[in-house]
Amino acid sequence: MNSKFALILMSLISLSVFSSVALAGTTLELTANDTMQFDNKAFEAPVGEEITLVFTNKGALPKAAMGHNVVILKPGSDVMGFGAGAVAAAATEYVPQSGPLAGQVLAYTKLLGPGESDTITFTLPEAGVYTYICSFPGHYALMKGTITAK
Ligand SMILES: [Cu+2]
Repeated sequence: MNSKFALILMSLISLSVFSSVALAGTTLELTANDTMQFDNKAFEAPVGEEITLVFTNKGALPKAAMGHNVVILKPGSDVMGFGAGAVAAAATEYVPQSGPLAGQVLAYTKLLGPGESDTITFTLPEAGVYTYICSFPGHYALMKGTITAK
C-alpha cells in the first residue's frame, strides 16, 4: 500500500466517523412567548431514536403569571382532560406525578420563567402522533402542538 492511498483511506474513515457523529440524534428547538404561543406546532421525528428538545421561554413576564413548560403526551392521550387536570399539580410545576394523568406523560421540561431554557432528551417508542402542551393553568388550549413519529 503506498502512502498516498493510505492517506486517502484514513481521510475517508475519519470522514465517515465524523458524519455518523454529526447525524446521530434529532434536535428539536421550540420557544414560547408572552402571548401564549409556541413558535412551532408540528414536528416530525424518527421512532426509537434519542431526541433532544431545547425549549426556551422568550417572554419577559414573571414565571408566576406567564410560566411555560412542554409536556409531551403519549399517543391517544386525553389532551383536554390532561390540561384541565394538570392545574391541580401546582406543587410539581403542573405535571401530575401519580394517577392516570401521570400515566399519559412521556416527557416534560421544567416550568420556565422569562429568558430561561431547558433541554431534555427522550425517545418516541412507537409511530404515532404525540401531542405536547404547556400545562401552566389556562395555556393548553392555545399552547399545543404535535410531534409525528415515523
Ligand atoms: Cu405556557
